Amino acid sequence: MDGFRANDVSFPTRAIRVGSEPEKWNSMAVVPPISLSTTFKQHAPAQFKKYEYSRSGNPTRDCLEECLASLEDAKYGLVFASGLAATTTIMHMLSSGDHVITMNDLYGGTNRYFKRVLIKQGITVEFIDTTVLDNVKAALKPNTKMVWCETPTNPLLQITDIAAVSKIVKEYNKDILIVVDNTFLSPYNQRPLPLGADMVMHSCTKYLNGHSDVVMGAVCTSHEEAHNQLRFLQNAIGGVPSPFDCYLVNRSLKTLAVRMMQHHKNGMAVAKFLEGHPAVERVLHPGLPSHPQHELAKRQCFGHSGMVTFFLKGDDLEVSKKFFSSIEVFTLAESLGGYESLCELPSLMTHSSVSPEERAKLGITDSLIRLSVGLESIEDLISDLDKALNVCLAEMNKTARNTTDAAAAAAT
Ligand code: P1T
Repeated sequence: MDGFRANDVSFPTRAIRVGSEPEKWNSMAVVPPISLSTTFKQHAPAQFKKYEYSRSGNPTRDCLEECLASLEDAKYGLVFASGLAATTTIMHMLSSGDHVITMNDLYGGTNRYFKRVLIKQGITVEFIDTTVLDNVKAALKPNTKMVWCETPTNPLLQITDIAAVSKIVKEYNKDILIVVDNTFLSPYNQRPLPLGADMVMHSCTKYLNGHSDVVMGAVCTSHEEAHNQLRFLQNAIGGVPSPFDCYLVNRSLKTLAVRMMQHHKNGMAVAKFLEGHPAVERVLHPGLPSHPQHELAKRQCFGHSGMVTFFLKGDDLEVSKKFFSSIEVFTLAESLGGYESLCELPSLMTHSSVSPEERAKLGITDSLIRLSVGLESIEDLISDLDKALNVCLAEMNKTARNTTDAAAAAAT
């Protein structure tokens, strides 16, 4: 697909079959039942068949965890009440005095958690640009315990070379855990574990669920020790999702492959269209040859999702607001990865918790717009964007004319 690596042909079959075996249930149900019971009968004190209490284990949750593990080429999958609950649980594997390396471009909520919560537990987090491998080498310290990469990043879609980072980190100290937040691509488009990562984290709220009606997180790993710790922490901290939500996400995984193929197609078409529009300064999409890590993306990923970020010309919040008030098929809302197209302004919305200085350094300006391209017809999406961008263009021309008139008036 568009020069990306060829995907594993068994992916859609695994998404449909693994964890949903009818033989698991006395009823031989083809669709896994929703097991709502919070507690399970025991034969004798502390002697139970498989389940004891629903926080520690639940049959519907197991179906989802097994399926997710298979899709990430992992031995184990664990789900949590949100993406941030998954992140928090992973971070409870660390102790005071530990050092974590992460990226400077991250989802605003992860950035806020690292900077304002984790720090209070005596854990130092160093924010670097992991797209430059020498930065990773330079940041490693004797007390480094974890490297956290979000790739592609939210919202700038920067790509980190997972295999190269894993090699550098493991050569320095094989015990340092490498975590990849794979939310923006889903396992359909990127599988970090075979590339050398130890854990994959997801906000299942996004592509994995894909219908914008569940908040959930996940971690997949083949690392025995990490899995044992996480399984303990999942129960000990208790940030678990409801069986109903597990049912919904498991159902959504059955269509993940077809959804991701269409997100890729629609996202690519939108990115190409935006690149040719006179109101647009620059488009960020790993599938475009203009993307700084285009070659790496083609090597590392099986395709891209529906995430497209672009800068309007000028840096004028009023012009950006015109875009949002003119667009109709795209809905102005946070989040991403659903069947419906969404648009948002990271500087005032998803990344408002990032300090203005950091935003300026990263280039998250008031003219940076993030799109989550959904599954509507591509003709409708492009004509909607064209209409909104033409309104922006008229506004830009009006501002330019007013500036010229003011300069002329001042000169006379
Ligand atoms: O919202 P939650 O399920 O807790 O997931 C947090 C999260 C983690 N990682 C990435 C890359 C994310 O994008 C998110 C959530 N992001 C949004 C809500 C957003 O609009 O960007």
